Amino acid sequence: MMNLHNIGRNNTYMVLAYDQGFEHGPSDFNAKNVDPYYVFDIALHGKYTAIACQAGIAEKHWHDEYKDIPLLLKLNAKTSLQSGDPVSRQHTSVRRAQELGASAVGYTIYLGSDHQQTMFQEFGQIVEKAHEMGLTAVCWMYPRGSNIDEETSTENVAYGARVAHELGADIVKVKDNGDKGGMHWAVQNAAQTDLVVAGGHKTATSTFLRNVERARDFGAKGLAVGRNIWQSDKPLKLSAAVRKILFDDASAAEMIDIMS
Ligand code: FBP
Repeated sequence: MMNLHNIGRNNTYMVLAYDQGFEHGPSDFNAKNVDPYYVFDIALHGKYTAIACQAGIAEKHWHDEYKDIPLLLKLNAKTSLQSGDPVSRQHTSVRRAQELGASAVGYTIYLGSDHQQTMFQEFGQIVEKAHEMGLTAVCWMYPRGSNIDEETSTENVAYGARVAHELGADIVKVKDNGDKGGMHWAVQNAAQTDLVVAGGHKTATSTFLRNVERARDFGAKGLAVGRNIWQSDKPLKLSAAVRKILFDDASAAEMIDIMS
């Protein structure tokens, strides 16, 4: 396999996710963070290793100095308006990602959904194309749907990590269930696929920083987070604290002191 683009630093990822406008709608936003440039500024000055967004946002906003932030382009999406077992179909090609200058492509799979086969097939083909073109393939793996009792049980998170690895993902993004041993099992199931964790809805800064520290300690290769950062009223200070935990082995306790 050819060398793939790197969307991390020192084998660690600190990705800023900004696809929530599609996935959740405007309810996640305020007057500041509704503006993609506000979030791109956080990604740039907060030294994120990549920005994850949809094609329209990339096409219109990822230019000039923002191109210094590697682009992770999402190729599928769904809104919060659909019902039934979740399915998210590909709407943008790997070719378009490459033409835009992306380093990586991303795709969400809802493990256990009645439509999982459709998503396996689309992601499998995306991996094949992405690797031909030297792009990194990232899988957002969320167990969800009528066959899933608990989306973040260790069993389901680890199962998702394994499926992402077997489909050929270079990086799998999962939700952290807070159980260090269980999440380490998920990392082991991901094998050579790097596992990163999502941030979830905005929590207290101290809780978030402790979650970052725990993720580092159970073997996650970093984060792909959104709301906890761009909904914060001190996004750059918080980003610096996250960076120190991930890259400099700082403790959450130290960083919580600095933040307060
Ligand atoms: P957050 O850190 O804001 O939770 O973002 C992570 C993410 O994976 C986004 O990329 C995505 O839009 C969102 O979560 C989807 O979450 P869900 O499907 O659970 O609502």
